[in-house]
Amino acid sequence: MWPILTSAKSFDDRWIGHPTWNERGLHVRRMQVARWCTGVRRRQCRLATDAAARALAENGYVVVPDFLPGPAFDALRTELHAAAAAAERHTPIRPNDLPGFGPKRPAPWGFDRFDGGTLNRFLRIDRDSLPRTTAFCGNARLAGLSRTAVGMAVPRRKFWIYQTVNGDQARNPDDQKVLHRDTFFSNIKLWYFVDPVTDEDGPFVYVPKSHILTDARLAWEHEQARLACQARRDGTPGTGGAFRFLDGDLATLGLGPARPLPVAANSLIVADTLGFHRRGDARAGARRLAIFGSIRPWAFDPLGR
Ligand SMILES: O=C(O)CCC(=O)C(=O)O
Ligand SMILES: [Fe+2]
Repeated sequence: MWPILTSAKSFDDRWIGHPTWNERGLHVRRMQVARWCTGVRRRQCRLATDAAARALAENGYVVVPDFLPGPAFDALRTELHAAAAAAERHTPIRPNDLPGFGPKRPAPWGFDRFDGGTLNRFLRIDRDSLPRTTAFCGNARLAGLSRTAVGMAVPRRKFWIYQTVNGDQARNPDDQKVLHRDTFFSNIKLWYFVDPVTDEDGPFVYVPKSHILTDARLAWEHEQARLACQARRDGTPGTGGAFRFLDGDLATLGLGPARPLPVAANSLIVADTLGFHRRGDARAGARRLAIFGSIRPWAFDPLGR
């Protein structure tokens, strides 16, 4: 039974996907307890109170334009471009025909992983060769935003240089382009973009306020859990617990439309991926380059930090 007390989300697990317990509300109960724990952690932290922190709390995401002062931004962008170019010289970027969530492909500079045709390239942040990127990861404002949302800062080891290279969606679809939420409790993902991200570059897409566990949302979650248990019983493949959407779900939940978030260079996006989101549509070959950080705490961790 112990998986129930972990952050595990897959209904393939016999306890998490237990049909009777889920009829009785197990999944929703896990969400509520996890939400309570997020609140307990937050109360132990000094929370940011600026407009960005308030927007993040209210909407589940925030875009902060002009995040760094001009000269610091220029220097950081140069460092990131050089790192991405060096990785590409070593490991050229090629299309991928294998479907779905691909395996990690390690390289001396980090690793590649595909979502369908979309390449996710993660470059390790080496303290000696990437001093400006390293300094960015210690940015106090980032830590403040993350603590305000989930009662924990993003640890250094959870930062990467992250290049996304979009594939051809018609040829090999990328699952991350379907609206979803990552798991059943609040997490933070952040991207600091050093180049503009246009509507054609696969901008991050978020449904404002969808991180809030309203009664309607909990009812939807309960129904999804029931369906996931049924799928497990019938042996049909599920989504591993990252529930996907059907058309019309947003209106039923009283939520507005999903909002693409194209940004100028030097913009930060922070989002709670308990809210509904996806990777935006893109022209095949379009790239995004960012410093990426994420924190997915143990769902029931009571200790803020
Ligand atoms: O790459 C993106 O814009 C978002 C992808 C996504 O769904 C995620 O990272 O959880
Ligand atoms: Fe996601």
